[in-house]
Amino acid sequence: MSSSPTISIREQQHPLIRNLAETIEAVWQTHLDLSPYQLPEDLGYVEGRLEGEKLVIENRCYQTPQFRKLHLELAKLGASLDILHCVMFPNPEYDLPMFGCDLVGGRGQISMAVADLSSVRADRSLPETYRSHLNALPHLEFAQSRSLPNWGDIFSEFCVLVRPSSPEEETQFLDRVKAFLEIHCQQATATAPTPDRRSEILAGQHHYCTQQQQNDKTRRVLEKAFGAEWADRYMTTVLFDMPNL
Ligand code: BLA
Repeated sequence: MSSSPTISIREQQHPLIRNLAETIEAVWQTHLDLSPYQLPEDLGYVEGRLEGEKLVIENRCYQTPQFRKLHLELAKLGASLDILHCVMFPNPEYDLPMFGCDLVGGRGQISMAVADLSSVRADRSLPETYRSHLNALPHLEFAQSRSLPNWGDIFSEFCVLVRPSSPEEETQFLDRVKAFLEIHCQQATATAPTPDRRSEILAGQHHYCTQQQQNDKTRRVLEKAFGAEWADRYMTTVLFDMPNL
């Protein structure tokens, strides 16, 4: 099922996905002290087949003192589906929210773009410094907002969940994700660890992953290409693995 990539699928992705992938990595490189993160052996680069088309998944993973795992994934299903998925999992010694971003597109159009900084605190609040920086960002208008799925109680009031409907809206989304990442990396590196709050933070991260694992749209794509068992293993060990409680 897995083999090594000849050329990166990045060049073949929708331009917004390509630009966003480059932006994410550039902000990480600028603000964080990155080391490699080892994914389960066979899950770095994966190929499967779905309805006659090839599904290719390419993962990049890092870790830093503040983040136990930074995960950027690009996936492509033939000509019909382009996906970017990114999650920054904080080290549970730090009281930091989860950054998550997911873009799904096909045939030249992004159908869904979501990004958020999601609290893992018991009271669901974001740290005050995050709130003040996020509140200072300009208000955004998108012609087509999308409603939250039933598992979406994890997302904050700052969540952007839209179908971008023009190049201007695509740029607006990209700029907002860049702002989230810059705030997040700057705050994270300025935050001192709070080991006494570890169990509260772990429980919050656990809840975040449990909710995300209920995304049937992601699961269905993976199941159809790789089978139910593989999809479950991928969702629970690569996309939303949980630190031990
Ligand atoms: C939606 N995710 C989707 C959709 C697909 C995927 C096909 C439906 C798109 C649409 O309705 O237009 C598929 N996403 C994938 C696949 C992978 C992936 C196959 O990442 C990986 C291989 N999802 C995340 C993260 C967030 C997220 C980090 O992985 C948010 C921070 C959210 N995805 C998310 C949401 C939806 C979605 C909110 C819409 C769900 C709905 O409308 O029911």
